[in-house]
Amino acid sequence: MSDEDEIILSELNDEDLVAQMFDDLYDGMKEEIEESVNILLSRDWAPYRILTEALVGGMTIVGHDFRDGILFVPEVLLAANAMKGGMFILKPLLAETGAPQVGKMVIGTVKGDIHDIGKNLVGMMMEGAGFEVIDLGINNAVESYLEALEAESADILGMSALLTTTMPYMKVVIDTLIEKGIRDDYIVLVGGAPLNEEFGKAIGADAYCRDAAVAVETAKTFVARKHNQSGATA
Ligand code: B1M
Repeated sequence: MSDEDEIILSELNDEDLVAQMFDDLYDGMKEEIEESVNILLSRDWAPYRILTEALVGGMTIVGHDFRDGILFVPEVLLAANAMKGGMFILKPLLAETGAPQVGKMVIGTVKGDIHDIGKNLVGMMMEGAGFEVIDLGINNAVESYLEALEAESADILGMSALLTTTMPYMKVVIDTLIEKGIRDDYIVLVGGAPLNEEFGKAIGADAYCRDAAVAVETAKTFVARKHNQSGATA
């Protein structure tokens, strides 16, 4: 592209800028995504709106083209990296709501699975809603979840899986909690694109969360219920 053709992001109106962000995410242009996020923030866009409308919106297109064989793993990795650049800027802002800590969540992607964008988003949104989040990263074996739950005295266990081959591992974790007699000590929430409510019920989770916003609302409801119960029995 010649200098003459160069797009000046700050000169685009909001609609064109978001459309450009979709293209930049698609092309894995991390610096451009970071610049655009900062421009939208300077135009008083709420961090959550930037996250959902621009970043998640753009990543959805990437997902469709990955599914359809138009994009391949290296390109998707670049797109994911660009998205992370934007999320890195938004993370502290989403957490800045000043909400008091309402509970503690241990979250991680299950064994065999390296997808972490959705899990990171859930973690960010939970922090934004006042939860303390212990992020175990990707590829977690049952031991890793158990150790963290105990060490952190967490209220909630969150598990993420993006592959139909890894989602059954969630049941392994829940069954282990049952075997150890500690299942009812934790609120177990699960999520990830291939899951659904029926699956969540079948494996014995407390709830399946369709997206990060639902995860926050569900966590709040369950924690409030837990506090009410312990208040009633105290
Ligand atoms: Co992967 N991949 N991938 N991939 N990848 C999918 C999941 C896939 C659906 C693509 C497709 O074919 N259409 C497909 C799975 C098919 C299946 O299982 N039936 C797939 C495949 C096949 C693979 C590989 C096997 C490809 C290969 O190597 N041949 C491989 C597997 C590697 C492994 O894990 N062992 C692989 C690799 C990769 C990359 C490394 C290239 C990259 C991951 C980069 C990263 O995460 N750091 C990648 C990506 C980016 C995707 C897609 C395109 C996008 C996923 C994403 O980030 N979405 C994805 C296609 C798709 O989902 N459309 C795909 C955006 C994110 C915000 O949404 O993660 O759904 P999501 O999270 C949402 C909700 O689900 C929910 O809230 C989030 C926010 O709203 N949620 C939770 C998620 N976790 C939660 C936990 C909770 C609550 C809610 O706990 C309380």
